[in-house]
Amino acid sequence: MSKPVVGIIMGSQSDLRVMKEAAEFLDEMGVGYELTIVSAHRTPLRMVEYATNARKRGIKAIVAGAGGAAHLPGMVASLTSLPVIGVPVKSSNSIDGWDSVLSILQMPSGVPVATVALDGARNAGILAAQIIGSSDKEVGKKLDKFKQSLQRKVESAAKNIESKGWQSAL
Ligand code: RP5
Repeated sequence: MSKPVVGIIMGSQSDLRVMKEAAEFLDEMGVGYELTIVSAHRTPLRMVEYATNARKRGIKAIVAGAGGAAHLPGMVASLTSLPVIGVPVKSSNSIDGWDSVLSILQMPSGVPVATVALDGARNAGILAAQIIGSSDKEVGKKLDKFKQSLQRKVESAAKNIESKGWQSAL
């Protein structure tokens, strides 16, 4: 596997069922990443250590996921100038998911977190790959192909519906 340039972190192992989707997309694009657990509340010093050393280790973007009172993405963003992508996770301690969405989304001016949808770890992986792909030609080419594949899928579904009728698409 290539050198990690994306850091994927999550508040608990219980977030992995969601966060693995970011890792899977980076695998598809051949982007090197590291993945671990860093809890803002249970391991605050580990979080400080992780966020303050990430750039020195060659990390260029961080994907951080957490549920409930989701402070990890915002606190990591406060500790580093690397771009941080936040994934609100609907977890065992979530009320309904809005709690983590708002905890990650409503950051104060000066400390942005690029927040994806609830459980949107795949989009977080895509965004991280796009950050890497903005300066890495190979990754950029793979992302262009990925976007084209999305387009082809929709076009072929539309063609099918138009020619065979919507009933055939159910
Ligand atoms: C958050 O609390 C974690 O990110 C996780 O989503 C949630 C529940 O954690 P566990 O109690 O399952 O470890 O900090």
